[in-house]
Amino acid sequence: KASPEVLNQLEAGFAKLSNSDSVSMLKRFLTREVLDKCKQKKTSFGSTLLDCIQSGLENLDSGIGVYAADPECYEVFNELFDPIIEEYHNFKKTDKQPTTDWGNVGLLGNLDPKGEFVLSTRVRCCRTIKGYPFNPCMTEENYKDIESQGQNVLNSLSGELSGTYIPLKGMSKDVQQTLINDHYLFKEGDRFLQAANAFRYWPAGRGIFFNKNKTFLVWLCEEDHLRIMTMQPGGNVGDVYNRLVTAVNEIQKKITFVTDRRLGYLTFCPTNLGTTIRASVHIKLPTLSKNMDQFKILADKYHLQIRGGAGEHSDSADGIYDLSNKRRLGLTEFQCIKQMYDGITELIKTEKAAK
Ligand code: ADP
Ligand code: CIR
Repeated sequence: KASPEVLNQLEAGFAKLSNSDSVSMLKRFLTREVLDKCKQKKTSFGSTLLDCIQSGLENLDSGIGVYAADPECYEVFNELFDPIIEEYHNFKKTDKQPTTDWGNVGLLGNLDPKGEFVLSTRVRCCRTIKGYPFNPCMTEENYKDIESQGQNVLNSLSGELSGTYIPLKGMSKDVQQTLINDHYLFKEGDRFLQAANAFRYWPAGRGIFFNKNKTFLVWLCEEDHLRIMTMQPGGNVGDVYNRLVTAVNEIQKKITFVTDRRLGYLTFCPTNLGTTIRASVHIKLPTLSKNMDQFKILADKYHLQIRGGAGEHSDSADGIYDLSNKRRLGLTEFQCIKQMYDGITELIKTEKAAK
């Protein structure tokens, strides 16, 4: 059972949230009833409701405000997680994630063959290694284990996927900043992850693997155990997706990842559940983005999420936007990619017509 100290903090946090003008999903879905149902509970890892919501309590400007402290939290605190998952992914309590289906990789081509709009394309997915919890519950030993397991598998890849692993520990600040600026490496010190207790023992276990051309990259122990991604300049979604499918299949031969019958691949943040796929383009749509309210409505229509040029919680610079599929759960891998592909195709058409 949760300790009196945790109960006090939950009550104080709930009061603070209720009196705030936060518009996070946490604020909207953590009702008194949900709080009372969840506040005493603990997972077998010892995680409480507080561990799941402290990021949203500290960062009132969160969009979501919750993280699963360990894989069991989705079930133990389902009264809070289910409505959030339902609203974000349009995935009901009775729905089930379809089995993995990468689809016909050959069906996708280049979104922008003349190179007028799309600067680059990236697809990423997240994986959790079986037998380990998420960040807040991980020991320093866990971080090191995952790093060495990941490193072994990645170093065994061949052909286009062969590359080098660089641990964050010992990486010079210059190299780190250049990799971040070039969109290859995760940023450091995200306050949402910080408050979620995701930075313990930093930089132990964290690092990046990439092939020679930096078209295939893997992050170890950032927000998730593994973030596997492929990217390249231009709009050739087919090539980028194809490479991701090959890479994930190769890695999956050697590591077992955590899946749930209902929620698919389990991740730290509920927005990433299911396929965990975020397929994005960096794109310039100067006419459409002149009116941000209209632009958002249009993006919504195609189930696309708008981020800034430096990723989550960043602003747009030089008129460059990051547009990606918003939903990742309740559809297949191929459907995720297709949502981005079809949506961007329509946006480019609309941009051309509006000029
Ligand atoms: P994630 O995509 O893993 O959820 P972020 O939104 O923080 O995390 O993005 C991580 C990095 O990937 C950022 O530097 C972001 O600019 C970069 N990125 C995302 N999409 C693209 C793209 N299509 N081309 C180039 N870089 C991209
Ligand atoms: C928020 O609620 O705004 C943050 N916790 C981020 C939510 C989604 N992004 C993510 O998983 N990186």
